[in-house]
Amino acid sequence: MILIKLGGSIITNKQKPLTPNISAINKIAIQLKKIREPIIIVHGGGSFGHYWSVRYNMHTKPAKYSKKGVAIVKNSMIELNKIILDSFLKNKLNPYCLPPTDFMFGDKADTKKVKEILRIAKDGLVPVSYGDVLWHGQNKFYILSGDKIMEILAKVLKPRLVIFVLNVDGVYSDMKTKKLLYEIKSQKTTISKVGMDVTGGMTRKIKEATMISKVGVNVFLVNGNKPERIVNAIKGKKFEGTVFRG
Ligand code: IP8
Repeated sequence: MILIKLGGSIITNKQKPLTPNISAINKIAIQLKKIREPIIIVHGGGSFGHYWSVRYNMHTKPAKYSKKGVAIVKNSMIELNKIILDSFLKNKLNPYCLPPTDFMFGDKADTKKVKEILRIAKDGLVPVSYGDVLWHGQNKFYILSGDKIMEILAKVLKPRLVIFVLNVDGVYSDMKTKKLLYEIKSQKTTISKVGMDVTGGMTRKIKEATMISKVGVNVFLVNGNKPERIVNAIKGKKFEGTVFRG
């Protein structure tokens, strides 16, 4: 099974609130159709969930956030998820909507439920989950990022490969020269700080990718503007991107 995260930066226009990047979504869907292995998709919030969570000052830390904020963030993620599902359906991917509430209980994953996701994928559907705002208990809510979901699914399901689809080629060692790091072996690699958002942006992605690779899975960071790279990565062909060796 291949576990793929579609970053908010590629599926939406982060500069423009509530704007999906329909063309990128469709092009990615066309490439995903070429994959001959079970796939599980997770997507981020971009100019939908992130936009509203900033507006309502909501974070990954459980707290008593604005009820209106919770409702709006949740709604915006469903809206974005529907756009992805529609594109996948149109491209004959047979998506299966999977809100994280289907396998999370507070901030803990229900392992039995998580294992069912793999069965759904092996049966030929494409489960599509997403970062969301979740009930934590004790009248608190929290933002569960898509990256965190990736970690949860990777640990339980041990995919053959994990791919983060971004709007950059991978991890740059230096933002000025844009020198791409083709392989990252440890967290000690010095990486210049890049844009941060509510759930942590690229720095968070690197931490998450490193953590997942420690489970023994290879993690690839690839540019979704060149979606054929996703397929090349999966087929073991040469491609531009960053690999975190598992
Ligand atoms: O874009 C966050 O998911 P991410 C989703 O994967 C929300 O960090 C609701 C902000």
